[in-house]
Amino acid sequence: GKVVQCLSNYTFPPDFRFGVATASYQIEGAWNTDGKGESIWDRMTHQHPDFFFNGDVAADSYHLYKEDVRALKELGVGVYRFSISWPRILPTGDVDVVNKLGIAYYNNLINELLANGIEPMVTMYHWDLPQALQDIGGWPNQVIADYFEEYARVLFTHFGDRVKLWLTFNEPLSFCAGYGEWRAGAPGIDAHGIGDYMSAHTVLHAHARVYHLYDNVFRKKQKGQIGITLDSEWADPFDGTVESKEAAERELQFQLGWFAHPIFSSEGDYPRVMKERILNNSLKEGRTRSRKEVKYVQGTSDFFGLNHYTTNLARSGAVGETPSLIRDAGVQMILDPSWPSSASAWLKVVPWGFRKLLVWIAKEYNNPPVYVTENGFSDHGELRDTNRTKYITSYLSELLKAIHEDGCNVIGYTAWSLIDNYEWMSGYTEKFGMYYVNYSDPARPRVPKDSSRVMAEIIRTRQLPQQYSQEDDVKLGI
Ligand code: GBH
Repeated sequence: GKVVQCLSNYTFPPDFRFGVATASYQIEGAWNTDGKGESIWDRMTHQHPDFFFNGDVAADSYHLYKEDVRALKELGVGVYRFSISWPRILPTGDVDVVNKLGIAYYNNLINELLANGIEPMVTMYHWDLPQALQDIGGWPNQVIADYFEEYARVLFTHFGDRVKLWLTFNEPLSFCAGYGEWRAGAPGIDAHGIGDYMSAHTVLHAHARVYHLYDNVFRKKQKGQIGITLDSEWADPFDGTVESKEAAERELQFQLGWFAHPIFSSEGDYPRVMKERILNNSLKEGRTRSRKEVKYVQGTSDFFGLNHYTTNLARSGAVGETPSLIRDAGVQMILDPSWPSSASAWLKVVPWGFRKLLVWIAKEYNNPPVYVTENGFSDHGELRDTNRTKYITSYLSELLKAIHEDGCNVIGYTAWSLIDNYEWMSGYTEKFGMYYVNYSDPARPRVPKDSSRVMAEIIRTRQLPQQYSQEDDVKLGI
C-alpha cells in the first residue's frame, strides 16, 4: 500500500548551519590553467578516455565562481562547502613551488563569499592528489602524511585569517578504495585488502598531523574549527536473526568505524571486530602478520563531518575476493526493490536510515557535534526536480527527529550539490545539482531547479514546507 510522506513540524535550532557543497575536480575545470599541476584524476581520465569522462572543463567554476556565489546568495545559505585543489596550490605536491595564481583564485572565491555574507567551509582533500605524489606511491606511502601537513600549513597561512571551518579529508572510505579496486576511482590500483588498508593508515595519521598543526600553531590566532568528513550508508539487518543483526553492526564498523573509531571513540584504535577478522583472515591466508597495523589518533576532530546518502540491508555471508575489505567484513549488502530509485544504482531513497545512523553515531561516539557535510539525490537534470525536493525534505525531516526526539547533536547540513557537476565514474550522466548546468553550452549557465527554491524556503523559514507532506504519494518513509 501507499505510505504518505509525513514531514516533521519541528524547526531547526537557531544556530543550525545551512549550506550546499561542491568539490574542486567536480566543478572547477581549468585543469592545466595558470600553473595548476596534474592530479591523479587528470592522469586517469586522460589515460583512459574510452572509459572515463573528465573534469577538464567541468562547470568551469575556475572562471565562473562569481556565478556560483550568485546562486549561493539566491539560496540564502550561511555556509558554502568547497574543496581546494592541492595541485592548483602546489603543482609538484611539495612546497618548492607555491602557485601564486592558485592562491589568488581561492582568495577571490573566499573574499566573494564573505562579501556576500557566506561562510567558507574548506575541504583540503576531495580526492585530487598531485600526480607527482602518486609517482612516489600515493597514500599507501606514509611519507605522504608529511606532504599533506606542509600543504595544510600553506592553506592555514594563506586562508586561515578568513576560513574558520576546515575539513582535512572528504570520505577516506571512498578514496582509499582507489588503492583497492581499479573500478573505484583514481589512481585505480588493484591491491584490495592491502593498498586500501595501508592508505587508510596514512590518511588517519595525516589527519591527526594537521589537527595538531592547527592546535599548536594556528588555532590560538585564527580561532577556527577543524574536522574530518566520513561517509557511511546505514546497514539495516536483513531479517530478525542474530546473524543479520551482527552483520549490520559489522558493516557499520567496516564502513564508518574504520575511520571514526580511531578518532572519536573513547577506546581509540581501529574497531575490535575489524582487527580480529583481518588478523584471522590474514593468518588463514598464510601471512605471518595482519594486513593491518595499529595507530592512535584519538580526539583529533572538533566535530564529526558526515556524508550520508542511502541504506542497505545487511546479512552475514561471504563476498569479494581474498584478500579484500568486503571479504574481511563478511557482509552481503542488499537493496530492497521497494525503495524508490534515483539515477545512481547505489542510491535508494530511505530517509529513516539517516535517523538510525545519526542515533548510532551519537551512541557509539558519545554524541559528538555532527555536521552533515553531504546528502543529496541524483536524477537526469530535470528543472522540475520533484524527486530531489522529496528526498531533501524527507531526509531533513528525519534529521529534525534525530535532534528533537533522540537528542542527537546535529549542528549543520550542506546539501550535495550546488550545481550539476562531474560525477566521478559516472561522468555527467548523474546530476545532483540544485542548479542545472547545460554541459553543451560553453557559457555553462547556472539555472535554478525547483529544489533550489524549496531549499531557499527551508533556510529562510527554518522549517520544512508543509505542502510537501500533503501531495506526496511516493513511499519515502514510515
Ligand atoms: C559523495 O560520495 C562524494 O563525496 C561526492 O564527491 C559525490 O559527487 C557524491 O557522493 C555523489 O555520488 O558506483 O556502485 O561502486 C558518496 C559515497 C561512495 C557513493 C562510492 C557511491 C560508489 C558506488 N559514494 N559509491 S558504485
